[in-house]
Amino acid sequence: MAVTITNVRCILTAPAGIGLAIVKVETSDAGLYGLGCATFTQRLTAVKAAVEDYLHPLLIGRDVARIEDIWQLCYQNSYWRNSPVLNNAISGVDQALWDIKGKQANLPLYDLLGGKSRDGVAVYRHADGRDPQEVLDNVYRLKAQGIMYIRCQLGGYGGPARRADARPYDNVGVYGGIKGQVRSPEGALEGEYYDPDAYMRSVIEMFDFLRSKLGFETPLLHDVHERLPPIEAVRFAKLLEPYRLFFLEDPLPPEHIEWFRRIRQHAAVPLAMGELFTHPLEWKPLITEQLIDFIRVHISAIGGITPARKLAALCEAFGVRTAWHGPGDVSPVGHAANVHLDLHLHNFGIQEFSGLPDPLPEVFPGCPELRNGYLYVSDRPGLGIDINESLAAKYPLHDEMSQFKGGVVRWTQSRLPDGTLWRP
Ligand code: GCO
Ligand code: MG
Repeated sequence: MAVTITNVRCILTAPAGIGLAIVKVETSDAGLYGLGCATFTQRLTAVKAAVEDYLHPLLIGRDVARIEDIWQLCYQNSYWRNSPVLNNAISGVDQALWDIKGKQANLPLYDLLGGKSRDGVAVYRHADGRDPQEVLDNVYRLKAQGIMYIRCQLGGYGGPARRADARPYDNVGVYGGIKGQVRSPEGALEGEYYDPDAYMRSVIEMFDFLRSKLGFETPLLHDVHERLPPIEAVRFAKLLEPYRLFFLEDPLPPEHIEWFRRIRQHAAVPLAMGELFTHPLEWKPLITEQLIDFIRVHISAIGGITPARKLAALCEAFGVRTAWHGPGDVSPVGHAANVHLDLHLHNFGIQEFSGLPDPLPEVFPGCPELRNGYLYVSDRPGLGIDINESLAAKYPLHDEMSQFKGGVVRWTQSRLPDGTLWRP
């Protein structure tokens, strides 16, 4: 007698101040349920609607065993497909079905997928700072915690917003760069202003400083976050060659992926791309032409574990390694899915990890654990993680939270000095 789906619902919660979406799939086998990450933090209520208004009625009564068929059904049921909202909704269901299958088989997901290729998952963590010395201080802090790979950035994402009342020549923070003079025209609109050239110059100076202090045995990374015009990304990659980065992340936006051919022609910097990808046509040329070295998709944004396994296999055939997206806006359930895949996949590269601060481990019992630079998951069946729903309900999304309802997303309103919007 098949175990069938009896309920599909999306839980929104923000225990650490970042909105998360978790799908719970309940079944006809009393007490058997699965959890999946559906976190698209900038559009959470849209994901919840996609899950509960469309996938719930589509899936009630279906056999939980048929993960592939259910994934394909959800993917094509909307006719138009490959959007981040719909893919995140599908991911929530897909990860939950893998969680259920592991529970039924009494196996942790990594075993269900074919067993371990390694016993711990090496991570990189973020060393940010307002100046190179502060970045260096944070590098040493992370190294003291046993972190082996370190991403170095100057400034926050977009830096402090340029308020309407700001004077035209106010110094403003830049994503990845130090405060630079931004000369804006009169009446320039509010936004996260930054100067691409100041950003580039400051990052070169930062790595020059870091390498002079650290030497070359610490693998360092950097995230461009799509903030440069294509030709500048080519120039920037070449300028960074002497600093031997482990990888340079997101040098281009998805809209300009053809420029990766030119970066490859001019620079030997290992390249990582993918957190913004939602469509197979975005990653296929980069992998089959070996234009990148690490694929960095946000697993819930491509539809979950089922497509991630297929993507990893394609990458293995072309010598591309995985580096799944692992920021604060992936739920602990999503981080667990990342780590199970990381433990299993032969072509694992590195895992981004933003940490799981309190009260996340309390709301999500069974969170992955970071010890001396490596991540570990529990050996409990499935994803090995749970959600305490009554606790989760104590951390609702709220209007003051950026990226939700009244809290319009600010950091993505990045603007060039003359006020032109530039995609983050
Ligand atoms: C990273 C990413 C994130 C994204 C964020 C978007 O490398 O971790 O760039 O910081 O900006 O996940 O919501
Ligand atoms: Mg990034």
